[in-house]
Amino acid sequence: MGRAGLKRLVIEDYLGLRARIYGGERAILVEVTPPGADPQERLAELAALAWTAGVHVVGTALQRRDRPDPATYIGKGKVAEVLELARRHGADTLIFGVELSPAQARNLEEFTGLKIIDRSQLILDIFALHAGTKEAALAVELAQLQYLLPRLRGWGKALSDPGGIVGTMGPGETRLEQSRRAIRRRIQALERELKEAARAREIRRAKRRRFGPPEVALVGYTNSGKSTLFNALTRGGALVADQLFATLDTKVRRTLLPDGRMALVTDTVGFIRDLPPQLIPAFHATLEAVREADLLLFVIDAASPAASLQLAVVRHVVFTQILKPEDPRPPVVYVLNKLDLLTTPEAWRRAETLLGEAQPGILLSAKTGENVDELRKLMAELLPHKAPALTRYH
Ligand SMILES: Nc1nc2c(ncn2[C@@H]2O[C@H](COP(=O)(O)OP(=O)(O)OP(=O)(O)O)[C@@H](O)[C@H]2O)c(=O)[nH]1
Ligand SMILES: [Mg+2]
Repeated sequence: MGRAGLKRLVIEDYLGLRARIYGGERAILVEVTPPGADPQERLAELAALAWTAGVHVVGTALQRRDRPDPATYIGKGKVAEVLELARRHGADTLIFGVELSPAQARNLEEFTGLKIIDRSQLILDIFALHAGTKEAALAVELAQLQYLLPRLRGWGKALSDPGGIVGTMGPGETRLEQSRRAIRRRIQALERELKEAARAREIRRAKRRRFGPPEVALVGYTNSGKSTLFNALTRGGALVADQLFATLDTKVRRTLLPDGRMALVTDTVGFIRDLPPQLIPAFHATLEAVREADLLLFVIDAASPAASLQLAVVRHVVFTQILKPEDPRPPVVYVLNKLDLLTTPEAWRRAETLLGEAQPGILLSAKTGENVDELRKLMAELLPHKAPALTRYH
């Protein structure tokens, strides 16, 4: 089956009909919190994700739960309650703040007759919406297909019926098997293409690292203000938006440090808790930028009540998932951003406590520019001096 054929199948049986966000849905958010987690914070993040995807949220439901119900995640009683809520508000979609197993999604769909979206699918759809370059689009398509493969059976009975097209299938092969095979082939092709792109980037980077200025990578939770800071440091024209995952490609620009040195600054893709694992390859360029940085700026939204949680996610991802034990550990500056939004004594106290734990750190506003020059000074202090390229040849 060619690309067009696969597209048609995918569109008919999965992406086009059921489990995908197109914007304009009327949805109930269903958030399930394990003991110890703050349900309101999780719900707020889920709402921001839904908003970014263009969904109209008409109601919310919360459940505290330790272990998911194997059949429906939230249990039958709660399903009935949510369904009633959906009917009352004329909702056509349920968005779950957790990852559902393929069977749970299928059961929920059958019980409710509504479109079922889980948190991973929601994030995947936002990535698909925001992919602006060819490489980002390929990485997102790969992630979508990997997510789709184990769920294929669930969406539409048509797929598991033996197909009627003579000569296109081996004996006994069902349309389901046929589509699975086509998807696997497409996955392999995408992996090859992405490997090529990574190799080309690697060659460019190797040259730059040998001869170029020191490198600084901006990392942080999504919506923390990385692109805004990138622009403040470089006048770089990166897209700034009050959306999650506005940036899906790394961007590199120069900046001038107060000691007269030039540095390269990289804007990267934001992190989020429990990122769908299929999306890790989409972060390839970000991972490289972090691994090869001479200095990391951890950007934190100091005005968010979830700031310390978000910082914990970023630290975890960078220090346990991105940097390998053998990688050198670059120095870190903790940038507590959105200083201009700290308008209550409580917000100040929280930010100051955080600053006490995140050192060396600085409070600034990327938006107003307050303290950005202080950050430049810190960067100049902490960036290692690279030997000028030519001295290598003497
Ligand atoms: N008030 C205030 N808003 C800020 C500040 N920095 C960023 N913002 C706002 O925060 C939102 C997110 O900013 P971005 O720079 O796009 O954040 P990001 O970290 O690049 O986000 P992603 O690319 O989506 O991961 C935008 O609405 C910005 O205008 C700041 O210092 N103060
Ligand atoms: Mg950004």
